[in-house]
Amino acid sequence: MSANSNGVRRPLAVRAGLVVVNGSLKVVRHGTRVRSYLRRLVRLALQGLRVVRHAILRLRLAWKGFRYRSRWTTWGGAAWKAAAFARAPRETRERRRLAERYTAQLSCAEMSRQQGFRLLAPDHFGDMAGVISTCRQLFESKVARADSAAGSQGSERDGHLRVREMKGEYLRNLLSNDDLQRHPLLVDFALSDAAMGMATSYLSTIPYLNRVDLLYSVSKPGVEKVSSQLFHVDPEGLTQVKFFINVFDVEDAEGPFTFISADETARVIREVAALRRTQGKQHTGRYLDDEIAAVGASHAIVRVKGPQGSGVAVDTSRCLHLGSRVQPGAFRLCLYLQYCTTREHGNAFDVERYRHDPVRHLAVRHSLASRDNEVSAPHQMGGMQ
Ligand SMILES: O=C(O)CCC(=O)C(=O)O
Repeated sequence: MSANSNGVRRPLAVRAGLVVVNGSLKVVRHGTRVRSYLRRLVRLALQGLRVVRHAILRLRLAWKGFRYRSRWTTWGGAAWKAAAFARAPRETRERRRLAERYTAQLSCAEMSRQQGFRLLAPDHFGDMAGVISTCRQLFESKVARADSAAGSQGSERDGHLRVREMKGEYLRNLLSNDDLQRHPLLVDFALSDAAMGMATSYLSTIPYLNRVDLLYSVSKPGVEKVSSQLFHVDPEGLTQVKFFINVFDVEDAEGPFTFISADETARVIREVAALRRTQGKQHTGRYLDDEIAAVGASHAIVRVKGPQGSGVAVDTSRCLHLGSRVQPGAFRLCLYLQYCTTREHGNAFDVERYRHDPVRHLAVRHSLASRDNEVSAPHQMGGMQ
């Protein structure tokens, strides 16, 4: 614009100023447009990322669901077994062959293959005094240390044990790899004929000793049951053996380990899946008490209550189970042993200690790979499968 509304020509300086102002406004307008394009582009990119992430999550979930459901079909079981064999044919053969030789000269109690468990009387292992007292000593030192660090005022049990309510955690694994190195008695017990022999004979292979631990459960605030307090089966392999041995007496208040036999579990999982389909509900790996009742399986629930030393050897891949429904003021401590048919991330054991014993050595040698990591137990503490 070179003249004002009256047709009077503006001085040069004003005109120059107007040119500059108009030019700047154009640049600002252009910049705003560019910024708005950029914002739109970023928004689109974020949306794209969200879609991809969602798709990956859905795929993972679908794969998990497929893995979970196929385990319970004949073809699925056979396919997963074949896949495990294909992954390590030589090792699988070696483990089976040695297991055959090892169990042929054993005379130990057996787990039922059909039912997938064996209840253990307090005197099942003969003299457990050393094992139980080691577990208690370790427990006392850990809980006392945690208490003094937290300055907590726990209630007392057995006159000398403090029960500390753990914030947000109701189930904790107490032992580290160092504890196991310092107390080899516990690993020796896990590798004894009475314990590992039973697992080997049930699994028909020299298993991978995966975990030796103390499970410490306390009451969880609120009434809602979560995670391993709900019925579930474990994800490791098609079959495995866990021992839960009560270190102190366990009654209802202590939230006993609770399970359903393998044959009944197969029926429950089939029938709950059908029920959920008719109700339009999604698959989840956790089963509510109401669902167990709805398919008429409440009568089949077994609670592992009893004095110190009592417990169970149970296939937690085939038997629905839960635990740690501890009432306020109580706690439960279990010696926990896990024998897997697949290689999992577990404890690191003192492999050298067993180097002259082919059976024990085979059961622990894989654990060298876990040396630099502490164990994690996602199915106990983590979310839904
Ligand atoms: O005894 C418990 O709290 C349950 C543990 C459990 O679910 C497991 O070890 O798989």
